[in-house]
Amino acid sequence: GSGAEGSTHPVRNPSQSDEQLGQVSATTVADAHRALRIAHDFAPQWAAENPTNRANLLRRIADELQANKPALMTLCICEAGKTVRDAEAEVREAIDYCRYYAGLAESLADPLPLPGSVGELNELSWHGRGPFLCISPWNFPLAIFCGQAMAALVSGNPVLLKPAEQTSLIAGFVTRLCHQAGVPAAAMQLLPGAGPTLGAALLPRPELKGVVFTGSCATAQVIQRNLADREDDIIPLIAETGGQNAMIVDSTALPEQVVRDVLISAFGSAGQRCSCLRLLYLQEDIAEELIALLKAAMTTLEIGDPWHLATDVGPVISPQAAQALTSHIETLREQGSTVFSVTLPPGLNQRQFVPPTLIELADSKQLKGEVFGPILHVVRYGADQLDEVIEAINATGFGLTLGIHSRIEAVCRYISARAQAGNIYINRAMTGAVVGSQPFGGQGRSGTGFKAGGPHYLYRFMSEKCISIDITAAGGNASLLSKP
Ligand code: UN1
Repeated sequence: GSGAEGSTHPVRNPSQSDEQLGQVSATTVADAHRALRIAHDFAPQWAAENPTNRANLLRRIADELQANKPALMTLCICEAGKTVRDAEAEVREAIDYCRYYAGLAESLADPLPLPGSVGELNELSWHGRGPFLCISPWNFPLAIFCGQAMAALVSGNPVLLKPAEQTSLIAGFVTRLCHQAGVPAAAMQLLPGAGPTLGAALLPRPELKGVVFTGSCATAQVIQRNLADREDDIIPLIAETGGQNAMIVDSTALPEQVVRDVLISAFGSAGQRCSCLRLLYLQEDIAEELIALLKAAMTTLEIGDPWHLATDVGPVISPQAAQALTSHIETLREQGSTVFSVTLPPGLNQRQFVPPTLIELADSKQLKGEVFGPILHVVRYGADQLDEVIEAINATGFGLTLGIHSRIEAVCRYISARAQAGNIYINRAMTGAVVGSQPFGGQGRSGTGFKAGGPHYLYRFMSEKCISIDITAAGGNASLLSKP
């Protein structure tokens, strides 16, 4: 559905596109404005709430998510086409965000005493900014939806949630759970609908105090331009955008391990994670053997209905996405690239499934833009070309994830030091960052930071206040500070 203002559109199952799962009504501009006013009016009260109470609310939400895991997994599978394994990981990640940000917010609840000269006391404290607009993607309709919302909420900001149109049902379900867990209605309002309509309605409004966005770099730029046109203030945009993620495999790598990690990184989640591997650099001495192993391993992937436990690769999100991916494959084939696609099992809806595909490129520059699906591009490089490889990867301007497979510690160090990537994975798969262990997010065209699931994520959701007192003059007024 195109989600024109006030219209209703059906939500369909990506693997059974004749199956209608539900209906979504697009938020009207008038309702969006009303929601923002409600959030604005409630903001002072929410910011003044005891931070421990807000943190405990997140823990209750985590419990609710845990208790509703089967329903949430079902929605991830039916609405987003996730495999059972991915759906399970998604619920776990959402719970992790709740508990992690709860702990983080509590650690920022007390002001931080700072050094000063004799007779001077200083302290730094953190406060909510006001209504935040949270714009989340369909590829993590639960984890990133919750991650953004929880971070903004626990930092003391009422949230307006704009879920991806493709995954509005799970957003509705989770919003109800949060309200049941005790989130005040005015602190969390769901605004389903089309991005351009809601963006135009909300981004210029003075009541809006921040935006957190996950999606394409192009959309993030549109949001930033809109924010630049605001009448008389500057508000933060926290953006996590796409990638052009590479993996460098040298001749010392263990082939079986490379195959396992490449398969997961390139074809897991049908390649629909921004962290996925797109461009595999193989040292030419081992390329022939590894490509043969990879192709053989690809044929063992189970492609099909994500509802089946055995399925490794499910559908892509929409027929339009499948069409764009297929024409990308055809374009490269016409340019003379060798293309290897797994045969789709009979009976699958060809309009929604894209076969895992390996494409050998003569030059990495043939790959233009982010290809968001189960398509792996392979380039060979000579042992003496490592610097050029690193340069080419950095030159994409993206800097999200990078994989390295090598048994030589010095090589791993050398690449890690020079690569401009937010998350570097050595001798392992390069997707599936774990909250609290692998803070996630890129640089350059891949995002603004701070990293989601990391110790600094909450800072930009808050305003900082530094209070400084001269206690030599007035004497005794140190009690003005909370922790003299
Ligand atoms: C995304 O695809 O938008 O590391 C983010 C991962 C996930 C994040 C992916 N935690 O694969």
